[in-house]
Amino acid sequence: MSEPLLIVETDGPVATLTMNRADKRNAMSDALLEEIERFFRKPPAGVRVAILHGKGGHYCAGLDLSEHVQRDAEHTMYHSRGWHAALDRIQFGGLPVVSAMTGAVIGGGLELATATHVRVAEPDVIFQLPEGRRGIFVGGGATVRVGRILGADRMIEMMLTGRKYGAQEGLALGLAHYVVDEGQAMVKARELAGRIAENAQLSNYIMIQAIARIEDMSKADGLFAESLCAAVTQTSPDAQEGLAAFLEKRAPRFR
Ligand code: 1HE
Repeated sequence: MSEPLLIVETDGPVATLTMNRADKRNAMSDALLEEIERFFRKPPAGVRVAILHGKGGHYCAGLDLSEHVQRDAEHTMYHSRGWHAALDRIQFGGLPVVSAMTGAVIGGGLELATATHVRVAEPDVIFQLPEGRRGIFVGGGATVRVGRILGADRMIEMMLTGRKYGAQEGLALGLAHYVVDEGQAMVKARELAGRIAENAQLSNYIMIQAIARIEDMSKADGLFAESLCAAVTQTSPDAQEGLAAFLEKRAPRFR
C-alpha cells in the first residue's frame, strides 16, 4: 500500500497531522490539500486541538509547482478558490490549530501556516513568498492573511524582493509566535496544544470564530459582536464552572 499523504494520529484531545511528502519538501498537491480539508471538515470525535507539521525537516514548500503548469485562467481561479475554502476550513473549522514549523514555510506553505492559530518555529525556518521569481502571484490567501500580519507595505516589499525571513525575524513580525531550539517544535506544540485543550471548548470556539472576523468590522460593529460573543460564553455552563473553580481555588472541570 502507498504511504498516506497525511498521517493523522490522535492522543486524547490532540490530533497530530503530519504532511508526508518529504521527498517534495511537503509541496502542496491538490490531493494533500484535499486530505487536510477532509480532516477539518469532520474532525474525529473528542479531538479539541490539532497540530500541523511536515515530515522530513520542512513544513511546506508551497504549491506543488509541477501541478500548476497545466491550468488555464478559469481553472486557476477555481483552484485558488479551492485553497481559500480549505484554508478557511482550517481557520474557522472550530478546532484551534498549532503549526510546528521547520525548514521551508514558503509560498502556499506560509499561506497554510497563517491559517493556523498558533505558530512555533525552529531556528532553520525560512519564510518566503517567491511567487515573483516564479512569474505567478499568491492565490492561497496570503494577501489577506499574511498582509494583515505584516501590513501591505511590508508584504509588497517581501514579494518584490523575494527576501527570506528567518525564525527570529518571523517572530518579530508575527509570522511565528514562538521560536524554539532545533528539534523542539513538536515538543512545544504539544505543550501548547495540551494547554489549549484544557480551556472551555466554547471559549476556544468563540475566539477562533470571532476575533479575526471582528478585525474586518467597523469599531461599532466589532464592539456589538463582542457583546454577543460575551453573552454566549458568559452564560454557558462552562462559565459557571470556570468562575466557581476560580473562587474555590481548584482546576476547572469543563464539559
Ligand atoms: C517541489 C517544490 C514545489 C520542492 N513544487 N516540487 N514554492 C516554491 O517556489 C519553493 C520551491 N522549492 C524550493 O525553493 C526548495 O525546494 C526548498 C528551499 C523548499 C528546499 O530545497 P532543497 O534543496 O532541500 O530541495 P530541492 O532539491 O530543491 O527539492 C527536492 C524535491 O522537491 C525536488 O524534486 P526532485 O523530483 O527533483 O527530487 C523539487 O523539485 C521538489 N520540490 N518544492 C513541486 N513547490 C496557492 S498559490 C501558492 C503559490 C506558491 O506556493 S508559489 C511558491 C512555490
